[in-house]
Amino acid sequence: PIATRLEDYRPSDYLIETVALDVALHPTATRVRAEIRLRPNPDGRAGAPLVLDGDDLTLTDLRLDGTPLAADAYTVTPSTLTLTHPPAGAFTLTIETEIDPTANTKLMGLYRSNGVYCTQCEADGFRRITYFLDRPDVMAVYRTRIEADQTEAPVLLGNGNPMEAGEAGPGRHYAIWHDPHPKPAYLFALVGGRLDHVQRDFTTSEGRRVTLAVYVEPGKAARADYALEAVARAMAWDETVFGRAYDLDVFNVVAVSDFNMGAMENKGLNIFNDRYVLASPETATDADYAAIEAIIAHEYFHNWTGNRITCRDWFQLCLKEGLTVFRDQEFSSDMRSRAVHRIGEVRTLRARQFPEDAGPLAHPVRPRQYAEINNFYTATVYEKGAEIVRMLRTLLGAQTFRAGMDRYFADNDGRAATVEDFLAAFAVASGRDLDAFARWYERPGTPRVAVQGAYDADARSYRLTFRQSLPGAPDSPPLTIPVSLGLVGSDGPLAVVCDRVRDGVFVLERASDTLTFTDVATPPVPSLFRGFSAPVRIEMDMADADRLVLLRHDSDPFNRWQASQSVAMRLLVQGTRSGVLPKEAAEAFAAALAAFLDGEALADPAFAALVLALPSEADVANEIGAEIDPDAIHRARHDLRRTLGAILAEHFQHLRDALADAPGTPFSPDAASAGRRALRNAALELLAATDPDGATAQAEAQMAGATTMTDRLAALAVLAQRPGPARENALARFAETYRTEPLVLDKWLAIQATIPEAGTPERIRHLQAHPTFSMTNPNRVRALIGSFSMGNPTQFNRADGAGYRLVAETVLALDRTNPQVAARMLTAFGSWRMLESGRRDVARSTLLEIRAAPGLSRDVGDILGRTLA
Ligand code: B3K
Ligand code: ZN
Repeated sequence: PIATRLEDYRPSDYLIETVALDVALHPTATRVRAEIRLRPNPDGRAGAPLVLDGDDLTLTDLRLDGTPLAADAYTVTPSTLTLTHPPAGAFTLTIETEIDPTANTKLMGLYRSNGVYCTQCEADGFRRITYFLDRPDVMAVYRTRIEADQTEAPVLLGNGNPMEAGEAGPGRHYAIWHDPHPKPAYLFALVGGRLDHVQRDFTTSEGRRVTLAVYVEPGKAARADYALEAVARAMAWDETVFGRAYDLDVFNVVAVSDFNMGAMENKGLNIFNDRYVLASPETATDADYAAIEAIIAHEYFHNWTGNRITCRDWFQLCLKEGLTVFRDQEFSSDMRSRAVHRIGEVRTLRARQFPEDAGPLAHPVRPRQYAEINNFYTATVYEKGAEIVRMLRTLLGAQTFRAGMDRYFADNDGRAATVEDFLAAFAVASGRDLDAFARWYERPGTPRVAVQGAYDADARSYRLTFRQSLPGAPDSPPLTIPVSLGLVGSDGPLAVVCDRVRDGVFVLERASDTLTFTDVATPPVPSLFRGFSAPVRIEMDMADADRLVLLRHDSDPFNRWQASQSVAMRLLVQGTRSGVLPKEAAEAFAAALAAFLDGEALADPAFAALVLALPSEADVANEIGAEIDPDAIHRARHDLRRTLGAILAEHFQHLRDALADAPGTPFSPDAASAGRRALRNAALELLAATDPDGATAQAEAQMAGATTMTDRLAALAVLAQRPGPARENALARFAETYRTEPLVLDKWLAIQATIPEAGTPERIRHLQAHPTFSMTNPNRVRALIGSFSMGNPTQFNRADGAGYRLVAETVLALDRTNPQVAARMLTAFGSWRMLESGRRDVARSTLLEIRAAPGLSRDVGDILGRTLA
């Protein structure tokens, strides 16, 4: 496939000022008339042909300034419409196309989801609606008239503000929307369908009265309130924290059931995967509530970081995504517990981004080339992109960071900007040179920082030596790495005396560097990268006993959690390598956990639940990094859970009793209530490892009496881990109870897909025939196949290849209808090279079999090519 390269960027030869769209919705023959006002771009090549993008369009009429174009004045290919000699000045093209939204299984462009017309245009879906300059640096003002059958689509929504609505002939009606803010085509959206909604008012800090509304399938309005309130919280927060107010009279969110990703930030009309909108205590877990709040906020925050300031080209994707993830993380941290949220962010980063950065799909946060841009909506662009912004704030300090953001908004509003524009704003605001820092955007791979400490009792000093390196790139110039740090003694935090540490931060700028701390009375334990101040792997030999000092005494909650994780990780790695868990060390760990739980579990249950959550099997695999045997990891982790469960059984039982809700306690999705549920269920999960009978009984009782989906699902997950009638009964009852709730059944699919047993591939094949499953709904595919490939390492990586075959079959079947989701499923093979040789060979031959299939999409071909390279 032909690569698009950053270095080849040049401005468009033409610009589009205004677009007047007239869309007559019809299930299979929707007519689109686009009146586009164009003019030559002074920065482009004068007299160049006008090449519009198109995909899957039937051209029915084409006019230039109102006059039909002669057949020899233009050419049409499957992907272009070219005017060979466009006028030298401004001109208007009127293009009529016909499209079939029902046949649109790619879910890009205009499609139907459960009968609702909706659109998805990022990155390049607008060209599936009409011929256009479908690139983000072409920004235009849109007016959209939508016409539809009155009963089929009583609700008609577009970007911007509603202008006019009325009847349009027998049984038909129309609505006109106008968006005054120039925008790129990827932010275009329209919706038509039978939808219920909830709404409220919001008055912005600038005094604008805005109507906020959330549209959902008929009958589900009661489940939209949480999302609606989340919009209002996000709006208020962005005003306070970033000084950004909303800029239209309405803000609409629409939930649809068939959606390729989580949601989309279309101007004034965000379209969502319904799983990130619909919430009720009976159907949504605490994790669902948190995700809804975060994604609602994320899409809303894009209004400034993405829409008002958009990307010059798709290489700049992190400019809007990394920054907006950072903003939604900050929002969630303010709404919930900052420490708990930070731990969650880092767990995601390590689980998804680190492996990506260590495998064949590694790429810079700002890639330099792509064959298929939709394959670059990655953990690296999003999550590592957010970490870069976070580091910038750590380096500059909160105040200067805010000044830089203000500058960025002031200088780039209404523009299509670049990463350079972003950094320039901070360079100006801080007076600092950020050129070296900019390397973070260019270098793939997770940097390693090796640290050594040495205490000198006579001099009462402590030295820390840091060495940074980038795996596979020994000559790479050093990165700018902010290290938040402190020293801890056996009784608590120690004062830091070191002139190179400012406000608790040391900036590592050289390949190696040494800090000397003075006035250190006793050998300290260093607490490094507090709050995970840089997305690096830290290599430091530290005794478990010292780590447990951090768990006990560090003032930084992230590093307290990290200390317990590091001890657990060492036990798991050793257990995996040798086949036996180091007994004494495991017992010492259990004793430290006991003290921790006694001391403070009830004061901060959410944090305690995270301390109890051992590194996952995938985490251990990523830590070991080569010659992985997933079965050995599974055994080691099971052993550790059993050991902890056995030693701490009474603690766990005590926690479960102490955290039980008093009867009649009203439901609240807030972080504190969720934390209590999380710890209760973490305790049950560990009890199950040591007392399966007792845990089964408790889980059955919990399922029967649960008033929240969180508790019911946690119980089901425990039951699902143990073969036998209790499991099968619980699964059957659950399926019966929620037979009309596809989003709940997704959880049921996922639980079964992650059972670490030989029978699971067969079970999945049965589930593929279950009425709830559908290959055309991305949520179902992700729940069943995605959960299997990402969350069931022993069965996905089976030595006999049955796991790989199952996923390969899905990828091939899906590629015919929805290449984007097929390619996403294929990324599960991204870590195949770190497996032991037997599994590596099986994975490789499976990938080669996929590659041999005829007619692969560009999406799948691109992932395959890079995975095998
Ligand atoms: N910007 C969209 C993602 C679009 C993905 C296109 N393949 C959602 C988001 O990040 O907010
Ligand atoms: Zn985004």
